[in-house]
Amino acid sequence: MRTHTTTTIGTAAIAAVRNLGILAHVDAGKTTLTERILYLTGTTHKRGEVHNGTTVTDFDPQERDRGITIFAAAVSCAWAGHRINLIDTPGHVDFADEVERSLRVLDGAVAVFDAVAGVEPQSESVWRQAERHGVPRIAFVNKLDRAGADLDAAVASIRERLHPHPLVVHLPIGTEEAFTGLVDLVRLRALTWDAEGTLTEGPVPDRLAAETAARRRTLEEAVAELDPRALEEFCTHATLGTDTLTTALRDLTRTGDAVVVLAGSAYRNRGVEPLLDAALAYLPSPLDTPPVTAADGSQQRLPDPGQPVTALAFKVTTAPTGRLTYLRLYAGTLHKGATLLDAATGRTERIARILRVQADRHTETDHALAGDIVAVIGPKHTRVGATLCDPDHPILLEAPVSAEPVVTVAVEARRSADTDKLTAALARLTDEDPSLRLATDPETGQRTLSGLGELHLEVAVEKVRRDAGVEAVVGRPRVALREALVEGVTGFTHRHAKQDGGSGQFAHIVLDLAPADEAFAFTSTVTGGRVPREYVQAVEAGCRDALSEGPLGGHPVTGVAVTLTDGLTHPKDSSELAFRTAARQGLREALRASRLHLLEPLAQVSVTVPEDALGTVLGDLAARRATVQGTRPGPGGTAQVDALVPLAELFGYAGRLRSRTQGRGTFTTRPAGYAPAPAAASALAAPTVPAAPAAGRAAR
Ligand SMILES: Nc1nc2c(ncn2[C@@H]2O[C@H](COP(=O)(O)OP(=O)(O)OP(=O)(O)O)[C@@H](O)[C@H]2O)c(=O)[nH]1
Ligand SMILES: [Mg+2]
Repeated sequence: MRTHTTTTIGTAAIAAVRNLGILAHVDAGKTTLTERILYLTGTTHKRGEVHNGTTVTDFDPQERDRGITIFAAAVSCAWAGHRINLIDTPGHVDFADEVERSLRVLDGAVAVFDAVAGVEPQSESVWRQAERHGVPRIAFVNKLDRAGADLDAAVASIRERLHPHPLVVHLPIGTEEAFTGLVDLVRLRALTWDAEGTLTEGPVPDRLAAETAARRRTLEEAVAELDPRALEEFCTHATLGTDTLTTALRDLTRTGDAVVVLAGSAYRNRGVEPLLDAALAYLPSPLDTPPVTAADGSQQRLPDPGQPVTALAFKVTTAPTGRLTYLRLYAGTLHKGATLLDAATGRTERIARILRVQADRHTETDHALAGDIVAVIGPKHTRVGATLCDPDHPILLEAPVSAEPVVTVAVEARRSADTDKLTAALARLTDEDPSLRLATDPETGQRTLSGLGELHLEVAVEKVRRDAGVEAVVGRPRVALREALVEGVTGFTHRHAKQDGGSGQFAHIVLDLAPADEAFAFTSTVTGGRVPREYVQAVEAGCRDALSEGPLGGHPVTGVAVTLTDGLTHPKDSSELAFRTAARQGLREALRASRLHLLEPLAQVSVTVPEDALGTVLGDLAARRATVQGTRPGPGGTAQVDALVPLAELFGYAGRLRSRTQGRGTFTTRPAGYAPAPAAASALAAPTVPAAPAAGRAAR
């Protein structure tokens, strides 16, 4: 029964793994929290700080210079007999794709909130992102040491904006400067930290006994209302035991019926140990998450070390030392030296080394079990989103969907001799970050780089300069426009006939075009086999080809329903190619005969300004074609303005806001879909960005 024993050991090891993400709005303290976790778990021996560029996870020179996280960083550490694979994600919206890819491979997440600001716009976005991925979360209200910190207000904003059932398990001891500890409402113990951040545990002090009892009561009542077993105990004993409470909190976290809320101050080293304990107690292990399923639904793999190796590459980095591919292993045991199949491309890749990334050093291991996150060296061509699997048991997992780029710049090498080097370096970047697209403007022949925002592109170009030593000249940013069908045509006939010796080409099609809610819909109503099925498929493919460049300005076309109503074939000269060509040319012409309008990307903008600058800021927003949705009081005598603004009007807004508010205003944006552009916007039209093969999540 050797296999049985191995499997049991394997299962215990997998149960002790937590794949955790740290998610939040920019500046909430994710990187600082990660740093403290690495310190506490003995992974590093110094506490790095974001402000002096000494943290482990913000290791890229640009992250250190800018003081923000750009690239999700995965690190491994150990706590209380468990292995925690931790992903510190960026908060800035331009890097939301990094968060999206991380969420694909995480089993749980810690959502961090600023105790002064509460739920900020990007915390809401990443919260919803995690919800879409079914990733259970616990909340950490950070920065309780800050002036104006208010746990209750932050919890109220969580209740109002994110989840109706926040369950607060901490009572802060002291606030702001005097914040020194927490009462653990589950274990009814007081945790205090000294100036060095050393934890002492003791009984709840008398002066806090009454409030502790009241808050514990509130917690018990809230849990009893949500959990049937807890309710039973509560009804019988009029109270809940610690074990029942802990189990209920775990179950409610995993089903998403409630959110456990913890508190602390990462910067002051307070509240990090209980957060780690809570992550182990409440968030799921790989064994608790559903089996992974093939993209086509045909097969499933369990987190079992005995199953065929199944892994998803969620991150690729090219460092001077080589190419590092981060894998989430869903099934099987990965051994050093193994050969894996890249299921989408059919290439095989050799796993030369398996690494656990632990801060600034990597430790090598000769195997890794299902459920783990590791980095591997060896794969040469694996792109982000690829499935690597046992060649004898192929499976293709669904790749993470990338956001569609909304901003484009023209890029060229400062010295023309560097042109090829620049192209190669940019192409490498798009391998690492699929939300970046490299293209050639069909009209000007210029290279263009498209991405999710100005900062995203700026960072990419700067990375190329630093890593590849190529200076690039960057054009003015332009928004990626689209063309939407407003009024179609019916009975549009197109014949593609070519006779130039040898076999000819013949296809005849009749199309109806109508506006659609989705990007593209295709149906055929051809009867009597007048167009055979494989030619109908070729027509659909040809139509997709035609949508990459619209008649207004060569932008991608969206919102088109095409119906193939009739057609003719030639006994000798018809082919799939002929029908595909006919459809491409035919739909292009049909679109020229239809009515379309230009769509421009919008951004949901949230501006926080001092009250006295509100008038100026509103005036400036109006000049930027903004639709102001509302103004409300923000924290500390500020006002918050929510508005929908055309993205094209936001270029350079950061600088303008700074100068109009003497540096006191801040703003955040997130994509908010597309809307008809005024006629003049066509003059600003960006060169086309060819649509990605798999049109991803719409920017909404
Ligand atoms: N007062 C106080 N400041 C904190 C705390 N945690 C983090 N900070 C500060 O807040 C700033 C932002 O912290 P980061 O850890 O970089 O925040 P982040 O969430 O990683 O930010 P992005 O990665 O850019 O989204 C830094 O100046 C930190 O020193 C805290 O508990 N209290
Ligand atoms: Mg960070």
